[in-house]
Amino acid sequence: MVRRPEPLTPPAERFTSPLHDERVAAWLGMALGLSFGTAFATGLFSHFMQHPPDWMYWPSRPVNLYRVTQGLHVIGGLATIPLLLAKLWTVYPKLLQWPPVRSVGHAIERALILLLVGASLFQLATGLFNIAYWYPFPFFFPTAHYWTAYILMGALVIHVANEWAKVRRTVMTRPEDTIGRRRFLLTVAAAGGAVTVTTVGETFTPLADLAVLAPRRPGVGPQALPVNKTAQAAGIARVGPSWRLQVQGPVDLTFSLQDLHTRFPAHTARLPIACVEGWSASGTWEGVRLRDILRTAGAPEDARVRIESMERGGLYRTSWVDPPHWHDPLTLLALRLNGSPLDLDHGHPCRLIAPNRPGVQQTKWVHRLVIT
Ligand SMILES: Nc1nc2c(c(=O)[nH]1)N[C@H]1C(S)=C(S)[C@@H](COP(=O)(O)O)O[C@H]1N2
Ligand SMILES: [Mo]
Repeated sequence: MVRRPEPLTPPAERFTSPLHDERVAAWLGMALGLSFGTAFATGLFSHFMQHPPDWMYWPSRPVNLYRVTQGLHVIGGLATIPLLLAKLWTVYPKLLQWPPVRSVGHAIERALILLLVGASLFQLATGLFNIAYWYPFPFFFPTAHYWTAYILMGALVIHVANEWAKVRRTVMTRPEDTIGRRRFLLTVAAAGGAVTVTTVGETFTPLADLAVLAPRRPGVGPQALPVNKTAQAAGIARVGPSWRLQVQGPVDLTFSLQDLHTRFPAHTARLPIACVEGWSASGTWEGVRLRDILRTAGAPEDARVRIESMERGGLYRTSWVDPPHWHDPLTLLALRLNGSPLDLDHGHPCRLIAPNRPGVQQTKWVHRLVIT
């Protein structure tokens, strides 16, 4: 008797684990929609704070607003990594479905999923590399991360529209067997929680001791504050008594360090450095109010001010300060930090510190203010 070969099982049907199912995929999908949505909103916030269109108005308060939104962006993004990996694991049998393409509509649907998965992985991977200060890619991170966000959001919105009815149906019906699924989802949630607990202390100071996976930690660094770019990396050497602050405006002025101490009232502000890379830490800054200097130089109330560093190159050698920020009494040219003169790495002899402002715009080693 001739044995007939077994009929080939379509690949997608060889996956029998209950975890490769709609219910797990639906819950993970909802969590991912929420976290990518949050990352998009907070990411846009950060982008437009750094590149404000002319009509945009940024308030200088609340003091910690940028700190919170950027913390949410980075820590939330990190916690999304285990979620996305779990979701991909849950649905990957679909990658092998047979036939791979059934119709034009099906082909488009699959291409869209490919785009969604690719963009998601790209955002999480480049974000992770960025906060680890590792740039193995040939493109400029902020530009690529920014534009990919729109691609991701577009693909996500279409995906949600396609899947919404199914997801609703799935989560509304009672499952027969829940133990395995529930355990899997709890494991994923625990992994996300573990990532959060070991990183959130880089911005939420009470948990700083637990932030073992964070590249920067509040309290760790010269004068108990982390440093982003050191003076050495920026090519800055300690300045002597010949240092002057130049102010270019309706009235041109020049101040020595001594002048700044004696000609203007000293003020103290408790403000954070809130880096775009997610870490943030508060310091007690002492110095002179930017508005006192600018008004002495005759700055009109609606002036914009360019803060220039002694740094020769580098993307962050200058920054702009708009009226809401320079009018704010907490905005200082800081000369001291946490009780002692500014460390060279923190911008000696003077640096800008303002409330609700991305760290990249808290210019260090300032030597010129240009009123425009
Ligand atoms: N001139 C200059 N200022 C700078 C930078 C820089 O590279 N050059 N880096 C900025 C960044 S990205 C951050 S987060 C803060 C960090 O300040 P700190 O090193 O004193 O903590 O400084 C900002 N000021
Ligand atoms: Mo930064």
